[in-house]
Amino acid sequence: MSKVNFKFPENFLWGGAVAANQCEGAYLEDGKGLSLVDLLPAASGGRWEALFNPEKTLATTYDYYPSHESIDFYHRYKEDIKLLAEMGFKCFRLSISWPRIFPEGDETSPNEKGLEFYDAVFAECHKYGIEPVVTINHFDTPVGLMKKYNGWLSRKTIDFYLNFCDVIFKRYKDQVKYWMTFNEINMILHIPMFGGGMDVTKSKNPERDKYQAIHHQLVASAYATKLAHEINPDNMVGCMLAAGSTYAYSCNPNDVWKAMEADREGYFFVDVQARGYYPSYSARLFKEKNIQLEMEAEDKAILQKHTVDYVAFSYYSSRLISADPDVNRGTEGNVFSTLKNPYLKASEWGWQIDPLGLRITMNAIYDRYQKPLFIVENGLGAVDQVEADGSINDDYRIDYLRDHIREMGEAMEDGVELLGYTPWGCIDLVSAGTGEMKKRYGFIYVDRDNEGHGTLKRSRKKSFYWYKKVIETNGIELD
Ligand code: P53
Repeated sequence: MSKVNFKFPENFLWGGAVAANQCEGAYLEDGKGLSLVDLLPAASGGRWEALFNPEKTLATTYDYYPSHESIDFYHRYKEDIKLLAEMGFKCFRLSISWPRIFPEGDETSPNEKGLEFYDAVFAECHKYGIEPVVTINHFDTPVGLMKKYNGWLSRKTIDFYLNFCDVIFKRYKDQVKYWMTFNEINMILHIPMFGGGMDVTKSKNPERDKYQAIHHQLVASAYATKLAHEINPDNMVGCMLAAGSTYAYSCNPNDVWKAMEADREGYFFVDVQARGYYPSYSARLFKEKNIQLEMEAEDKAILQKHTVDYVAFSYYSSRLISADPDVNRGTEGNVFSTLKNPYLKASEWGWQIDPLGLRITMNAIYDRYQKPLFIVENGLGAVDQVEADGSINDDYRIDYLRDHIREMGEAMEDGVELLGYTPWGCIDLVSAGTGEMKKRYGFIYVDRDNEGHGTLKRSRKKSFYWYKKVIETNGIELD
């Protein structure tokens, strides 16, 4: 039996994570409006191209939309939460679909049916003593806001978002304590349609427009934090970063500097959300990109005053970068461009597996902010094989998670404060990046394929029993 040399705290939040747009389905049911994700085809239908051409995407009818039915969590949440409870989940990270509550995004009053759905979901969680951890905006900006306002480029979107926050903070005051304002807030720099519900293809200065939208999100996040604390002083509000430290390709200082710049690109957001002000390096960044942000008089004070309570992040992999364009060639076009690290193995989708990188990332973030961390995504997307007897032996997934949990324990031993751990896609769901079903992360298998065939039946993988044991022993038994 192998142990981490550290005991997890008694109240450690073991759990798992999903997002509304990737699991709920029921895309137009009970008054829900369209989310931008509902416009996206699967990888084979041109998802990547669709993400970078919002105007064309809006005008195109695709053959198949994976989000429309997804894994039908909307109708099967009771069965699903029961299975999570069977694993002993202490918490469950999920998101509230914005267009389920405000179908177009800019209405003044909410869709009651949408609110009732989450009443029921949270009640089901509490029935089993599972603490909901809620992402307010997980890639699912209403299409109405995209069309009418170009999403977060418009300052008006702050008000629509805050109206949404006000409604859900009040409604779920006694059900939800842990909130996150935006999923992977730095994603907007890489996929502006996902992160910002915006189209920058016609921008004169796309960088300016992205940072203007980012400013709006940061201000919205600070106001939301203020509101959450006013409505319930016990609320814990976090930011959420797509993390993963960047390594220098060589000890050439040019490479080291490049790696520092790459990490700052993401830290930029948390610098504002956790420290309360734009970082010192932002002035030069804006000057070089010819960016003059439009701000309102009170913005700086709001950012300063309403910082987050914890720093949440996703971690799948570390990244590797070089200053030499020849070395970097071929890595452009990926969400986070990374070189191949010769010391690491990679998943079937090329995501490099680096458990120690998690410890490095945790220490780097904690050193910088000294706020509690929350690992809200981590995991291995892999193809699973269902055996003739129905079993699914996902030892590769167990290995991945075990190695990461071990390093998580090491980081805590290093002094990092960690609230919890919610591996991504605890129940198989649609991949955000590719729209595939076969890129699975779950402990629970869902019978559905890339084309939408399958019974949607749920079954327990080998990792299900393994993770149950991990939680039961509070991280002591990892084998
Ligand atoms: P998938 C990359 C691309 C898209 C979303 O990703 C991503 C990332 C990785 O940082 O972010 C998160 O499904 C995201 C989830 C997503 C998960 O990574 O492409 O918050 O919505 O499903 C995994 O394998």
